[in-house]
Amino acid sequence: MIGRDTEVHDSTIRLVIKNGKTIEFSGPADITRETTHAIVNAANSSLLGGGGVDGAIHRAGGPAILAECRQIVSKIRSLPAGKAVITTGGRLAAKHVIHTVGPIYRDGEHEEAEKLASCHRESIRVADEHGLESLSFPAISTGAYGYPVPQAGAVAISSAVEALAAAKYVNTIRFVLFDIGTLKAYERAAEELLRSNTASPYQIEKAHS
Ligand code: AR6
Repeated sequence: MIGRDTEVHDSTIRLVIKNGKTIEFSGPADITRETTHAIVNAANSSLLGGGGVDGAIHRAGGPAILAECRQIVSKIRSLPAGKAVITTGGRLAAKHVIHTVGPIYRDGEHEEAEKLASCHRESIRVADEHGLESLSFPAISTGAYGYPVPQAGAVAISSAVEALAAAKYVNTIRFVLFDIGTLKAYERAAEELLRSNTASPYQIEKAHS
């Protein structure tokens, strides 16, 4: 455990960006229990629910989330990969759910990385537009959509760092990872980013406990 935040379970590192903005890693943990202002759902383009984390969020949050998703799809028909929309959190502790659609992984040469980066940028942008200060992400696309976990971690973290650095209100991002293998892979990706970050305009540090 690190820092003062008791919500962070087994994580060993935390990225600290200038102005005290942080990226944390929590796991193994269930994102439906998170108390950040919003949690991000790895949805599909229909926005009508599914398995994995999507199913867990709708079950835990109750029918108000699906009702709002239905209203949204009645206007936009479907949500393309890389985009994000916001609904109520229903019965969740988090007040809002930000639904984004990750790319289905094929071979890495079909703009998967760009779309996955866009999921993170857009989710953070939507949170910021709503004045939210904290949000939690699952490991988008790494389940049913088959994105290799180490590569997904690298894309997720680097895009989150950039979007967080630019955000006005969002100051805390937490990756809430369901299994220990994914947690370790995301932490390794974060450490790799620390090592390769020397020329970046923002500071990223390993946090001390
Ligand atoms: N909390 C945190 N992470 C979770 C939870 C949870 N409660 N449950 C699962 N995960 P997936 P995708 C992890 O398949 O790959 C759905 O049917 C899981 O272990 O949920 O983006 C949608 O409707 C994995 O690490 O999302 C779409 O059709 C990660 O969440 C499709 O799956 C993502 O796995 C989206 O596929």
